[in-house]
Amino acid sequence: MTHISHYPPVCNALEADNGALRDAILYHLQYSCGSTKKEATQGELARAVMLAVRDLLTERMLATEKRYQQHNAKRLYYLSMEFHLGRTLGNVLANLGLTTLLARTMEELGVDLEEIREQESDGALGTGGLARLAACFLDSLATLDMPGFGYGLKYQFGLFRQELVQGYQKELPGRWDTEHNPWLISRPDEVFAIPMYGRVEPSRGRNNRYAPVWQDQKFVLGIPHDMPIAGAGGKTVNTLRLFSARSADAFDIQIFTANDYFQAIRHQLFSESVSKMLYPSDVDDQSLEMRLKQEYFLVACTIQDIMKKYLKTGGEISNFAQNTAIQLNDTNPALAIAELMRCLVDEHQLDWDNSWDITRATCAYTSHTLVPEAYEKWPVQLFEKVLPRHLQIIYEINHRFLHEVRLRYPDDENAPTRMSLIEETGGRQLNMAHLAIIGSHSVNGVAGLHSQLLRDNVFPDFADMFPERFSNKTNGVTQRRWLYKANPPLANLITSAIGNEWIIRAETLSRLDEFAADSQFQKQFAETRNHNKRSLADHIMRVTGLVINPDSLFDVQIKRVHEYKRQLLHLLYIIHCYRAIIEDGEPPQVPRTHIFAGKAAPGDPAAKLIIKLINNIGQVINRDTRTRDMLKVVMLPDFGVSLAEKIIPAADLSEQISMAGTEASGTGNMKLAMNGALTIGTRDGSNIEIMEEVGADNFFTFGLDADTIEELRTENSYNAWDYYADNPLIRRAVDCLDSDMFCQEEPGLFRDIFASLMYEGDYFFHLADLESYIDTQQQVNELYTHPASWRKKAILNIARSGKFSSDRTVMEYAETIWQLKPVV
Ligand code: 26V
Repeated sequence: MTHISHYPPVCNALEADNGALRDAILYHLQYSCGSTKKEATQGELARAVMLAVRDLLTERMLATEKRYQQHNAKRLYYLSMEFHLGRTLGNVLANLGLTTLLARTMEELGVDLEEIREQESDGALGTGGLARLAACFLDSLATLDMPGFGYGLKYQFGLFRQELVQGYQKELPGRWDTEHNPWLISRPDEVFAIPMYGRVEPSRGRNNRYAPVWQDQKFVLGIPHDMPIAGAGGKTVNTLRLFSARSADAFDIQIFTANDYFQAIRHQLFSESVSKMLYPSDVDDQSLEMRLKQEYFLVACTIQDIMKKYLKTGGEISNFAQNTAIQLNDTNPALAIAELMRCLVDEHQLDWDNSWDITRATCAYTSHTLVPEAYEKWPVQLFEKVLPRHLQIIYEINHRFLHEVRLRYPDDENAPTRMSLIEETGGRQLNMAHLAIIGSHSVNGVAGLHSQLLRDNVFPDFADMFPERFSNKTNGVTQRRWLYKANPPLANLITSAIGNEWIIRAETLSRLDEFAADSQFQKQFAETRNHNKRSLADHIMRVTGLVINPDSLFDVQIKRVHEYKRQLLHLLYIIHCYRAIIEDGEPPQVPRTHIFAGKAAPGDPAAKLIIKLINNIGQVINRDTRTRDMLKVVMLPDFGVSLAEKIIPAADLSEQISMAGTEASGTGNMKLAMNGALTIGTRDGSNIEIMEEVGADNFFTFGLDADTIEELRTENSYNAWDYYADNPLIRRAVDCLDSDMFCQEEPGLFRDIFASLMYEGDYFFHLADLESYIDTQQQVNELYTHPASWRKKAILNIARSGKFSSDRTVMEYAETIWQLKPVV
């Protein structure tokens, strides 16, 4: 048995030496995993390493909390139904500066750290950009020493894993083990009881005040699990608190002894299902009730927790908002507004007006979309069944609000109908965005154009009534994960040129500007790219068996697959190139590898068919000897944070080609630019700001802008057939979808796509933008044949991407919405 010198296991984080770290790992291998160095599996070793590293964090987490308490600091609670964390180990090591030390320690133990890191599965408790943004914000909050805490759900099943079977997406259960996750500290003693269902009895309380009683509820218990979130340097370690659901009955021996054991178990399963799984964004009708319960479960646990913490500091309820900020990550947690009102009015017996002032001063709302179906609405009937008291509260909020609306717009008799929380058309529904706006002091979009469209098109009435509430906070990403950790060769090169300040101050990347044309620097830059491209080529070979040319232009489109993101536009371009080679004998100027990755929502047949189309096109083209090294198409399965970390450092070209006016911001565009990819993009979301920052010369833009598309829509004057008739190249590409060129084995498979373009109005304007896209891709080829010019632009992209650090975004929220200060 190895002698273990330290008990308890280590460690004063930054003074950790390899002896101490090694002992901690061996300690956990023995006592937490019940194994030995000799017998341990890779999985056990990984677990022991993570537990040893967690010990370092726990110490700092406790110290951080103490510091916040001593300063009686204002706290921010970031409420989100989704957090897409990715792997944690590598990120923690990077932030604590322990990567080298641990690698050395592992070497001594005869273990490869890389292999250990590959053992960890991605924490994918999210479906898309909103979830990853939340994870970047947590990293930035901790780095900026700000008391900001994530609150979410500990789903047993996070986002599905994607396999590609015969080119079709197949969904499998995700791998993140929430039961035995080494990063989570469970706190079963801090349980919260959450009421649902039941009915409300009118009643009178103190001073004959109307005080309805919510009774006959069913209770679900919420157990908190804390994940330490380390900022850069490790001074501040905040927490992400995730709740899991437990049955209240399991704790009630009475029921188990009351002769109805099976009934009790059934109820237990029913309650625990609340945190069972993450729902995909397009939740179906049958799952609606469960999704509502989940959203309520999150906000109810959170509000109870916040209140408990606040009261423990000895604060007066009336000062609650001075000490507390709640950010609602889209409308999913907007019920927090009704729940906070219920808590203040029913439980703390505050009067309505005071409660409302406190609630509004506390809550702020971020919208993350322009897709109309994505705006949440709850059928009133369902809502009343699950949350009868909250419905009453919402009615009261609405009643008072519409009174204000009538006073404010006496001549606009439709204003109350347009602005009501309750929509009467198409079955009565609660409009959650309206609740979020009315109950918040701040409403923001996530890029300049998005925020403007929210004001002008989505919520014009509210923007008119409360102009001071609306603002923009352009998204950002953490350069620590997406550049420092994901791309070590480039990160080292940058640091060797300008020092390492950029890791915590991304704006200093601008110092690279002067290196952009430096031939020595360019040479080294090219070496990092070659290295990364070869690694990705190896990975593609391992996963798909496909050999790709690492010297070809890597053209990358990685994101959720959805019609509005227009993977189809990219495919039409590929088809165009293919036919130009095989029919016109026109080889492209530069060889290209088109790399796709992304998941489709399980209930989105159109997106799923696009995935199949990507794969089928790949199959035909990759097999065709006529296109040889000139053209390849790859789709990598199971897109997520870890795969993105492999692809992004190797990308030459970043495809950001959504129809203008549909992508709220995009954040992949920022990650790619920060790593030196050039963007081909529409004037949509934060592409516009990226182009402003890096300069129009260093960005390929094309396509109609949002205003023009809106105009064509309103006038009903866009006709895909015009473009089809006028341009034989467009016709030739589009016709392939009507033929069986890419579906010999399943004839007619892609005809629905053809029909959506040609017979159903091409809702996302593919044909309108195709010609300009093809022309712009030609400019891309042109530039790629001049490596020095390409590299210069790529380096300028990195140098000018500082604005897109989530540190900047979080500072803007902190200053103008949260009034949150660093506590050092
Ligand atoms: C939801 C749904 C649900 C129904 C089907 C289609 C659909 C499409 C989009 C969504 C939006 C989900 C919320 C989300 O993740 N939004 C993303 O947030 C990112 C961070 O702000 C932003 O960069 C992306 O542009 C935005 O799509």
